[in-house]
Amino acid sequence: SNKSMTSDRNTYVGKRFVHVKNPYLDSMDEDILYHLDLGTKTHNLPAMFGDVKFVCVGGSPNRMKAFALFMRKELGLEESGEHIKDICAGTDRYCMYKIGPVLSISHGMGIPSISIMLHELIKLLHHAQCCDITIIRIGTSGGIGITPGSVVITDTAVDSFFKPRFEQVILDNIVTRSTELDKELAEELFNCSKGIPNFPTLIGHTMCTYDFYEGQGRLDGALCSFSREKKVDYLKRAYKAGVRNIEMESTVFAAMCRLCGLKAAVVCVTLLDRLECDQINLPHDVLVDYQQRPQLLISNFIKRRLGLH
Ligand code: R2B
Ligand code: URA
Repeated sequence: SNKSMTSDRNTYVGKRFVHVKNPYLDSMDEDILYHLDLGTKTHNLPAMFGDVKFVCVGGSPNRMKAFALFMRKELGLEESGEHIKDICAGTDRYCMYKIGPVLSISHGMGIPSISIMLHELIKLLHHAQCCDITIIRIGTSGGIGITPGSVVITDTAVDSFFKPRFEQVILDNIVTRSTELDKELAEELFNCSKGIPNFPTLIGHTMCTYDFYEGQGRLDGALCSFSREKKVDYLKRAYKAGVRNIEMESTVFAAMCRLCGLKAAVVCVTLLDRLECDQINLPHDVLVDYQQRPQLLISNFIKRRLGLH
């Protein structure tokens, strides 16, 4: 890889390009990123995305639009004619906004949805020849034994058995991939959180499940075949294993970003304490405030990285 001087760290490091690990890609004459409504022949991807350094992903299209508008204000790009339009407007699967070096993209709910988006996003970053990318998932989650509204920065994503792995079914095999995240990045984000008043933040394991109800030990789904005691016992064992929150995308996100050489982090606010309840009954304004917390942390982080702080 290219050798270059990074001004902020004052050390020689190679530029980190995005690795795609697929021998067939190079021989394709055109690559259509179907769910993003973009393609290598229809769009000049290096011109559109070559300067991207920060990629922020989150489940809800509206929240990722709100994040884009917030970043535009925070980066002082409101007056510069930098307007906000959905780059993926030709599809209603995902939305995407670009604000200077920041890309904001929605991924929907659950592992299959984020996985499809990540395949196409990672190829997009590769085709655009992006380098030194930091990618962060900002989301919501259920806390375990912590005050609702707390922000959890994930050190390791674990599965329902509290193991740091993601099992991908490929043909009729199960391929196990590591879900470790970038520890330095997690620390850097944690340090940023200390600069924000009234901002409870911690680093811990995040459990990723395939379902919101039975898969997270809820007693309030359409189906439930276990007792309250079994639920509480499971969540307490999760807590003992280091799990502080539960969501539905972190393992595949960690695994794919790791394999493709992207520095990745997961930052989720907790909406409830699962040891206390299952239903999310926060007043609308409190919910809005909580959902803004990961956005606020990431905007502070990006501004610091860009030297705007
Ligand atoms: C967190 O919130 C969503 C479920 O409500 C899911 O996408 C997740 O990971
Ligand atoms: N998202 C989840 O996946 N679980 C919760 O309990 C809350 C938000």
